[in-house]
Amino acid sequence: MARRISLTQYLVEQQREHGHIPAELRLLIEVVARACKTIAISVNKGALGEVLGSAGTENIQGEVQKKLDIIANEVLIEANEWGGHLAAMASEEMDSIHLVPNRYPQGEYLLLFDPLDGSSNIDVNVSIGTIFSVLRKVGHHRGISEQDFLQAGRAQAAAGYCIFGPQSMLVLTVGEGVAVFTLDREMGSWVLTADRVQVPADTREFAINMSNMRHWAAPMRRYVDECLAGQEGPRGKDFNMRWVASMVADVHRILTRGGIFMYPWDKREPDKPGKLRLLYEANPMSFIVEQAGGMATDGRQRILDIVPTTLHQRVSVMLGSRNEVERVTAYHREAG
Ligand code: P6P
Repeated sequence: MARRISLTQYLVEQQREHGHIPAELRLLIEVVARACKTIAISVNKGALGEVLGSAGTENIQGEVQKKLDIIANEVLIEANEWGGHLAAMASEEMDSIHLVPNRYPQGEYLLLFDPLDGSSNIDVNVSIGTIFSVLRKVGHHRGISEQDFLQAGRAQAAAGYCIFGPQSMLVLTVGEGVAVFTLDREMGSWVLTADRVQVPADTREFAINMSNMRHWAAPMRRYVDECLAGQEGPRGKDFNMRWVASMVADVHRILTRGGIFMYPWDKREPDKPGKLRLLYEANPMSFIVEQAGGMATDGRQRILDIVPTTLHQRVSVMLGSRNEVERVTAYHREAG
């Protein structure tokens, strides 16, 4: 069992032990963690806080924005502007990057986030969450542009998510393993409840939206068909299926007990590699899963090696238990 220490103590001890959490990064993480507490309060109010339902607007993805999408985005922007730890931010909910206003000092980090992932679940009280990724500003030029954000996921300085479920939990990596914090609502603080989390290499549980099956490429269908064939089939064991339609919830389950999460390419929009976004969904989740001993690919290459070309680009995602991700990736490679 992990020692019950605060997020601050954890970060200070990590800095002493590994020296890879400079003061600015520690401030960034604590500010984001505090913003997640504010978001949790709004999420937990639900109808009582007049925060449910649609905002009547669309984001760059062409998706209808929920009121809580916009609230969460504003909380993260306001919380991170003043601290001097950031140069700019990018969000699923904003078309272009958000520069730290000139009235505040500029920092060396770039923060990217999906402020509230799983929005379709907000109004039906199913777990949702905030996903964030931290990059270093490359070069010491003053003007920050979208180009500064287009770094491969392997360059991340930190990544994490907050899941608003039966408990509010913060999952964090700064490149030295994965730690889990649970929100102590009486104290209002994040308390370490698991450290050096490991994803089991094998699993009997897969997560995918099965309603899209007829649109998948052959290797994807082969992998899922073999899982469905169970003990009598080529896998020689039965599988279970879960699909929450909140990436944070499916990934958290996989981080906790193993499994494989897949959102593959499908032929309805052949030019789109997948639904999920590379920079602020796939990259942070891949960093976390690989820091926990799992694997993440787009069906052919490691997600963390993909060099982005646009801020909101999408990617196919297969991540979780290493041996299953290796298998489904091998099927895709065999198919060319
Ligand atoms: P579908 C939520 O909208 C999201 O981006 C992920 O959190 C989730 O895994 C996926 O989309 C669900 O997609 O097509 O099953 O609704």
